[in-house]
Amino acid sequence: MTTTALRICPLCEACCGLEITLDGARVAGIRGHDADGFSGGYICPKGPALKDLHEDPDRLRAPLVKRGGRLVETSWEEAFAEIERRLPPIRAQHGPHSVAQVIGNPAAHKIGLLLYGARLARALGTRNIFSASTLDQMPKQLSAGLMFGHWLSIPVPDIERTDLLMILGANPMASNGSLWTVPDFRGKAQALRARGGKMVVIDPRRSETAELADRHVFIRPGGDAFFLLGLVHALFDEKLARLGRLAAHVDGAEALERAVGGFAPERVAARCGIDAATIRELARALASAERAAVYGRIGTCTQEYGTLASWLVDAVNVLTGHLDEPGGAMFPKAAAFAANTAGAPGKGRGITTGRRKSRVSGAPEVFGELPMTCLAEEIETPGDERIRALIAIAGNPVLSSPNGARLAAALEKLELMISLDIYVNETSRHADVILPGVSPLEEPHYDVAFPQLAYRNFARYSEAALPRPAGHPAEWENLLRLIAIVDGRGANADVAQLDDELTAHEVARVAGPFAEAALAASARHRGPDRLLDLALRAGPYRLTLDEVKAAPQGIDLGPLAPRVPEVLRTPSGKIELAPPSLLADLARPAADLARPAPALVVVGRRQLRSNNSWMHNLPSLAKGPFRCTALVHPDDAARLGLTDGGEARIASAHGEVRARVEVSDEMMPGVVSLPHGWGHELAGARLTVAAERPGANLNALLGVDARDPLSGNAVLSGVAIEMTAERGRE
Ligand SMILES: Nc1nc2c(c(=O)[nH]1)N[C@H]1C(S)=C(S)[C@@H](COP(=O)(O)OP(=O)(O)OC[C@H]3O[C@@H](n4cnc5c(=O)[nH]c(N)nc54)[C@H](O)[C@@H]3O)O[C@H]1N2
Ligand SMILES: Nc1nc2c(c(=O)[nH]1)N[C@H]1C(S)=C(S)[C@@H](COP(=O)(O)OP(=O)(O)OC[C@H]3O[C@@H](n4cnc5c(=O)[nH]c(N)nc54)[C@H](O)[C@@H]3O)O[C@H]1N2
Ligand code: SF4
Ligand SMILES: [Mo]
Repeated sequence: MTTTALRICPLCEACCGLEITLDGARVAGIRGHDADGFSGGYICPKGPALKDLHEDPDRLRAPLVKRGGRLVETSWEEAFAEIERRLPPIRAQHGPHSVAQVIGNPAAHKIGLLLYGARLARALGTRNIFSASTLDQMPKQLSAGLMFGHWLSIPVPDIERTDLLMILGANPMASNGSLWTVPDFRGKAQALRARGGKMVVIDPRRSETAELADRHVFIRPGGDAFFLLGLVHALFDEKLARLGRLAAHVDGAEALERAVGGFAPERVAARCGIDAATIRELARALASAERAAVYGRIGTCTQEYGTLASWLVDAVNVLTGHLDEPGGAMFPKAAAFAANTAGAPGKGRGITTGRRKSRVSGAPEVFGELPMTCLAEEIETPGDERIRALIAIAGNPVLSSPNGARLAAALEKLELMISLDIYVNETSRHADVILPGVSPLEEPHYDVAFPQLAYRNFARYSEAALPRPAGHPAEWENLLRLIAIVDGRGANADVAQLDDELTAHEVARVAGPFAEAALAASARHRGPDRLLDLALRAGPYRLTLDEVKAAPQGIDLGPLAPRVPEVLRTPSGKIELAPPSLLADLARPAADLARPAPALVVVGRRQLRSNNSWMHNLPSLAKGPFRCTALVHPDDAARLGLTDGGEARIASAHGEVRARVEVSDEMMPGVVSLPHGWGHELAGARLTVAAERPGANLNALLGVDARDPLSGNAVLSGVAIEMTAERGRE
């Protein structure tokens, strides 16, 4: 019998609504759900590939345990018994910091992993929490926290009403948006242009997004802070700055004006590769536009001035009068889980960093985490508080973080590694125990994070399309079992009872005297559903899970609306335009204005049919032309003797790889673009399809020492390389 099921796609931040056709328990096909109120039927090729993922013979269906150096299938009981034998003694002997937790990108897309992963971290009480955030968006979270008072108070372009959209370091045509949930970016960008609006893209590559734009400006990788400092300087210098309605809610405009004094467009031009006239012209265009928004994403974060660049993006939005205005950069208001809808509106504790430091490098904690680039040294370096055990949740840092070879060697030194993953891949091959998740079609879904960053306010839930295989626990149940082991209750503890206790405790903390009533109202639900129901009821729309479930196409909560000052959680109750730590950090770019451009640097690139490191095993995505190519400008190719389709050796101070060359004038001269997440040739991984065309690992060229000191974020962009032709390998 043919049935259909609706499912939110959990693969990227666009959160598209899918319609899944089922023939009994077999997936017949997956398409966009036209009646979805949020995504309107839009999908990309990865959505339908959930069928491949569901059916992938390499996807794990049972736990694995390492015996005699080999990962072999075992029962759930034995997997947890193994953990119970090995984990508590390590904690007992070496203390809580001896166990680290590493959280990868897919956890952000799974309510169970996100909410229960956080619970496990609390139970472990370890300082050693690492995540993909410090390979990604931590600079933006830090700048938003400093300016607006919470780590996720990140404004997004109100694309449906803007007249001018300036994009730096993002390629939503390939990525489908990030820290900006915006399904069908192309359709929305085309509509913007059709109503006379303009789009400008600042990127060292003429990306797919730049192709769609009215204007593309090349920028030297890592140059964004300089470009934006010049832009802010021009706004003040030419008397273009206007705070408008926000004037009463902004602190620090004068301090900012003084601080950018040394960064006139004429002084920063060479450093960012954009001439002064263009910087001034863009400043005027933004200031004179009725409705405009500046949006910066991963290219502006994964660089040594990532926090400064992230801050300056929003400083420009504020100074041009476009923050919190329709058609400008606005704050979404999510139905559940948003800290900026909780507590007293308009004022808060703000954020702090550095409550702990990493043991070896002394890197400050940011948002409860230490930099991912510190993980290897924390395992390698002897000492009482060395990391001896590691729990990896949905992450593949051996490919996704710099110097994976060093990390892989470090993982081998652990006394115990536990992976929650769905594959034996480059990272989980090191595990002693792997606890597999289920197919995304077998679990319900509600996005915890992305409605806080969405182009429109909405709430949407999807039920599991198919039941979980008999005996296969949900991932949140596995996490509860780990908590039970850590807590000393043991692997066979009643996890439902543990869940009740944890939930009651958490609700008491936030709801105080109302906790009992809140728990009673949500008593019918269990697990993540209960936490969701509680959060929806406490949220700004006072929804219930039943109401949201009754509308699988989503509940539209309207276009983005102005939220200042209510959204703010800074101690001053103001937007902090000039946070002291950021002003102090300006000494670094000031000392670096004259740095010459290396002859050749490498940047990353996302591609529609790929998703970080883990979807190269799906036949429908892996087929077609080989995509892990190094894009090289024709002038560089000629200078270096590289030919289109030829093989090249790419070397940096940190390592070397071989990659196929694609000569293309879409690159800025002196810049090479190579996708990340490849390099599937490592022994011990079980990725049959991916191994056929392993690709080159960009991160083998990157080092762990380059970080933005404020956010701890890795520098992944603009690293100097040399390239030479590999004759005879073509
Ligand atoms: N050079 C360079 N490096 C980069 C980047 C870059 O732009 N350039 N981008 C960075 C960014 S933004 C990110 S977010 C990181 C991503 O890096 P990671 O966070 O390491 O994410 P992935 O590489 O996608 O690996 C995801 C892992 O989760 C597993 N998985 C998938 N679904 C599930 C599930 O349902 N349950 C469980 N338990 N596991 C699952 C996969 O098998 C895989 O092992 O990479 C970073 N690395
Ligand atoms: N298909 C697909 N979608 C994805 C992912 C994926 O791997 N594949 N990953 C997901 C994840 S985890 C994330 S975080 C998001 C990221 O989503 P985006 O932020 O849109 O990331 P990219 O598509 O990598 O685009 C980054 C752009 O920055 C440019 N760039 C590089 N260095 C610099 C620089 O110094 N300055 C400027 N101005 N530009 C620079 C690059 O050329 C590139 O065009 O995508 C998500 N969506
Ligand atoms: S853009 Fe593609 S991967 Fe992203 S949510 Fe939509 S269908 Fe899924
Ligand atoms: Mo990411």
